Amino acid sequence: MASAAFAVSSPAAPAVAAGSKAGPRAVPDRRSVPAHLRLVSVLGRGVNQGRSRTGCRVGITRKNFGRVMMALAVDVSRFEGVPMAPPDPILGVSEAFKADKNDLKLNLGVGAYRTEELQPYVLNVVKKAEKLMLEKGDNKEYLPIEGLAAFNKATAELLLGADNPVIKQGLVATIQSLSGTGSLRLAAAFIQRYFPEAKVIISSPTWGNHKNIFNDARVPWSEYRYYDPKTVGLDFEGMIADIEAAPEGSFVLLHGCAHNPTGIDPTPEQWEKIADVIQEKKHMPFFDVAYQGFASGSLDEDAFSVRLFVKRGMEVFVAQSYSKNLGLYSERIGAINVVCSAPDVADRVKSQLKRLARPMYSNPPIHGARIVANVVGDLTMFGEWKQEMEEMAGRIKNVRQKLYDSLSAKDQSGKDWSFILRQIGMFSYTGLNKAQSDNMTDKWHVYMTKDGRISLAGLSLAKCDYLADAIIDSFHNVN
Ligand code: PLA
Repeated sequence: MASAAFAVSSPAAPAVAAGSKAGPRAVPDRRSVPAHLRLVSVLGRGVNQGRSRTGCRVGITRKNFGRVMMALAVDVSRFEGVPMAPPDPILGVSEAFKADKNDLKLNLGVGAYRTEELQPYVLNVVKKAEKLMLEKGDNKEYLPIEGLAAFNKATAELLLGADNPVIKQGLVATIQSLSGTGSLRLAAAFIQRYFPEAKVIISSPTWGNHKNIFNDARVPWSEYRYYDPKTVGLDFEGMIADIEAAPEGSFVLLHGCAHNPTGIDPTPEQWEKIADVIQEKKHMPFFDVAYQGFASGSLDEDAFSVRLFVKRGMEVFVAQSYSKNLGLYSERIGAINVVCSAPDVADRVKSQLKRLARPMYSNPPIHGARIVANVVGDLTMFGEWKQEMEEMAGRIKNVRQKLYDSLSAKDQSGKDWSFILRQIGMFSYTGLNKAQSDNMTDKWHVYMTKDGRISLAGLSLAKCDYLADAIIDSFHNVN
């Protein structure tokens, strides 16, 4: 920041900044004072020369005990107009959890898998792949803008099935990007640039960050009905009616599996109907696949919805993430795939995605891409991964069952908690409102998002009874 230009009354205290009028009783030259610095006082015993709280030089010295004239400056930061942002509704929960000193505390906020001991988990197959990578001594050169070729091949095959004709025919434009979020953001930038009139419709509710992503990319969005609180299930008719009513050519954001936050997915028959109406209205399906393998434990089963649309010959966007299914949260590894109707279209779409990525982040990180490519590309490791994924999904299912059992046994009100068993994936959407969720945290030290979502991946069998007590108290005693 530029030096402030303040005059000091004593000749012993030189004015340090260019533009000031040195000499006795010199007054600051207002024109030389930056607009964000204001003179507020001219009386004091000494003067101070140094840096202010915000790092501005204020040009006044303490050593001077001569005449007592002082120019005291309050340096108003150039960032004065920047307000404090609220904590993130999901990742902010982890920050609050860390600050809580109570031993009973439980973090059911972010969807991150924990062991039964509630410790973070690095998959054995990931450790194995990393060991091999280290032994091989791969270099750290930049990747191409589109990412690691072996990863892009593996990820499209994992999503669509290795023998899917659209891969063989060169119809898929795949770009490695910064996990699910970065892939969604890149696709949003693409929509904004090439479909400026189009709008995205998203489920109500949805993962909170979807709205941020489209807002920041300046893509208009609105919601379609999805969750019915009365049945604690899917509002299928509402969903279909809203997709039908959206302007022709809208982008329809769909959760490929394990809908976040509700844990409620359409049935295969319902997916068919959703595809029908999207096709009729010439909408563009846009899948967010952040939990492949984590919903059912099977990679293929969890890709059912995407493959159904692709089989119908539809053009489709799909964002993928390896945060959950390979536990590579902080490696930021994922991809955006665009299935196109012809190879030259795919080439052009890919070229534009690269063009958008280059000024955003230039090229993606290599480490996670190599892990995925190695694991998927090696039959033994691929088998080991599927095994571990089944175990993770299985642990969550066990916890889900135990939580239901605890709630049913403890709650004497007759309330039906079976919706918990009907939900799938990492989360349970408890139906607790904001005040009740606050009570969970303030009284019971259970950290969760304020929409009533709990991450069962952060719960152990041992903690189910405690959680059930907290839920029952919050549900019945808080409005
Ligand atoms: N899409 C959905 C539906 C998600 O739930 C998440 C992560 C992502 C994309 C993005 O994940 P990625 O960028 O790490 O690949 N949702 C988490 C974490 C697990 C988060 O909010 O960032 C969640 O707790 O909802």
